[in-house]
Amino acid sequence: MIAVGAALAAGHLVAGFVGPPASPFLAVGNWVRDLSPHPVTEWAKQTFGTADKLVLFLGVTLVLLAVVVAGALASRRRAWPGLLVAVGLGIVGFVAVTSRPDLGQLGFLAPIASLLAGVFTFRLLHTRALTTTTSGDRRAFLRLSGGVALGAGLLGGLGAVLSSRVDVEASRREVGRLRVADPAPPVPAGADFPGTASFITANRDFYRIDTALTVPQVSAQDWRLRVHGLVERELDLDFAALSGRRLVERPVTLACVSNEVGGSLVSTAEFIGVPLRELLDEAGVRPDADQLLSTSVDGFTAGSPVDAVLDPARGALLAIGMNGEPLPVEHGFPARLVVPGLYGYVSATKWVTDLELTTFAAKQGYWIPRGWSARGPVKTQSRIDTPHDGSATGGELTVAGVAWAPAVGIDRVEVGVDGRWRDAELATEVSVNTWRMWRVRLDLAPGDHRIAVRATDRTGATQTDRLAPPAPDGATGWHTVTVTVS
Ligand SMILES: Nc1nc2c(c(=O)[nH]1)N[C@H]1C(S)=C(S)[C@@H](COP(=O)(O)O)O[C@H]1N2
Ligand SMILES: [Mo]
Repeated sequence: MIAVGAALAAGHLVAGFVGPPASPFLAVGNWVRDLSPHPVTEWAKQTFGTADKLVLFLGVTLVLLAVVVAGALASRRRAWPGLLVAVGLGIVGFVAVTSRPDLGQLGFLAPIASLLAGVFTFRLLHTRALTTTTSGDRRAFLRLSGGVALGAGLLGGLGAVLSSRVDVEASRREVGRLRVADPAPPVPAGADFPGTASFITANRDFYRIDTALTVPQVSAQDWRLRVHGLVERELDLDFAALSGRRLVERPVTLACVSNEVGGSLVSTAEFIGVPLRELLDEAGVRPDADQLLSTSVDGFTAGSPVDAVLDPARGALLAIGMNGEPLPVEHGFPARLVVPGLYGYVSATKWVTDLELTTFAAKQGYWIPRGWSARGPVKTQSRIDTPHDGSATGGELTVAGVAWAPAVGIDRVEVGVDGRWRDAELATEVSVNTWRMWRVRLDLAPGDHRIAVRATDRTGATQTDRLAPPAPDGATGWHTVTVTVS
């Protein structure tokens, strides 16, 4: 166990110099995440929510411990089983690290340091343990082991400090204020109601979903974007070229396909960026391209329909700003995609570095082989924000919430009380690409009441009451709460 600790520490230390993605422990975590069969992934997301990453690390640690303890028990007399475990784990780490897309040129050094440290430490401690006969020997052995363990802890900690030194916050501050040529009009006062989510979600409250076990740290300086594939001419942009273009600001509601009915994985921000359409027109999209495959620095991919991306009414963005600031690091700094009307998993690539024009027949985004639908238009949905499910209230109350059908628009919201439906008042529409707030005043008799909501979008389609889970293409059903009137 001490040998494996030393191995992990050595790898983490070297990764501190050659780049955080080179850390073997992190890379193995990423690997397990990507190779997990999709029922396992879904179970983990369902059960642990956004704590799934912590659970993943605990799981990897437990498996590691089991392997190490088995190797150690088999090595009581002979060294080779333990050496085999040390070398085997070293190779696993090496393969996991070198298969990462965001590895620096010297990244392979970290797993090699791990392998060497693991084998050397094991050899050293094992030889000493076998030659231990007197109690003095035993004390010396314990001192040596303790020293190695302590040293490993210190070096691993130093590696963590060095890794966190990559300070993209400084890069964000340097980007500073973005000069927007075409700002969004101010949000009208009547866009939200008391008791609903606020129309614009503050950056710190904006939901966050991604596969990143550690947030990718890409400075504006190092960022580049390649546009290639089925295009007339390839483009290669750096951040200065991007931020120097004509920037526009658009309010957009982003939704996650994993959002349950009534859930909170939906938010709205004013995104600042370059219209994707302008960029792709410059590259010249060939007519046979039907998919835009976007890739992030850490290898996540999303495939969006080219029609949606080029649709002027949606105004998809290569975004660099959010609510007046450069993108927060967790939301994709320095650049991400935002395509109104598509779930994030097929459109909203954060830390984006590559745009490939291709076909749905040729390539699949990250979540598609894991059981999610290749096309992910956002389903028309609505949510009750007040009152909360299970609350006690007076007979006179306001029911209020949000409805969304981004890229389409909301035309009607109805509230059903114990099965009888009435129209809700709609808030001012800011854009078809954003959510719309609603409210209704009720006067209810004492007792329990079930309150449901359903929205009708601009195509005339009303939400179905049929309950469907998020997989494979988004949840359906009416959000319903029960209240007790006293
Ligand atoms: N690089 C990267 N981008 C990503 C993802 C990811 O895992 N990695 N997840 C996508 C998903 S599933 C969603 S719903 C949105 C969420 O964006 P947000 O975290 O800014 O709300 O990001 C998308 N972009
Ligand atoms: Mo998502």
